[in-house]
Amino acid sequence: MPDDARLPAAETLPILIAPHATLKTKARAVGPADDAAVRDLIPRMFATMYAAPGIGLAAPQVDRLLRVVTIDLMPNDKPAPLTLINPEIVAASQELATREEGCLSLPGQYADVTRPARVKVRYLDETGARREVEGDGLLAACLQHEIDHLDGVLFTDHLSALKRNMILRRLAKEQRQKREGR
Ligand code: GNR
Ligand code: NI
Repeated sequence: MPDDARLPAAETLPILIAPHATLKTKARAVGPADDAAVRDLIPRMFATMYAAPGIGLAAPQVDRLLRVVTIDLMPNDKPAPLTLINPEIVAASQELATREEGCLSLPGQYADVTRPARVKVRYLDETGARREVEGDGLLAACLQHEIDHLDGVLFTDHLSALKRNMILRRLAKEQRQKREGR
């Protein structure tokens, strides 16, 4: 039995729901002084993301204004965790792609979002090694969606004011009904 099988699973963190000032705030870059905090944060972000469930999570969604992202697209239902620290888009295709997006901070709300079809992202992994990932399809959308969160941007910011307001009003109404017990 591997040692880690007996280790307690990391605890989940509450996910902030829009509108919340933290979700509109730019996160700061991780530095060496953040090492301990980030080592503690990453397993909790994965636990939170898998429990939600979601395919990506950005630290500001769990009230940490640090440039940390977790992603797992679970290709063929197998875990494929990706941790991105200080991620940067270094190339984006001119070709655009539209796909339906959702967000754990806008529960129950979905809309078609148009973004570059392919991106190349430079980042530090959980060991501090410099890495690059290039993706298209769902991975490209997810990388851009998560990096947006680090800059205080939600998928609704890519929509027309009409669609954005419709979604934000619907979310507020649904959250109010949930709080009032339907
Ligand atoms: O779980 C999620 N699904 C998703 C679908 C299409 C494009 C982006 C995403 S990310 C989202 C989880 C989330 O809110 N991450 O910030
Ligand atoms: Ni999101």
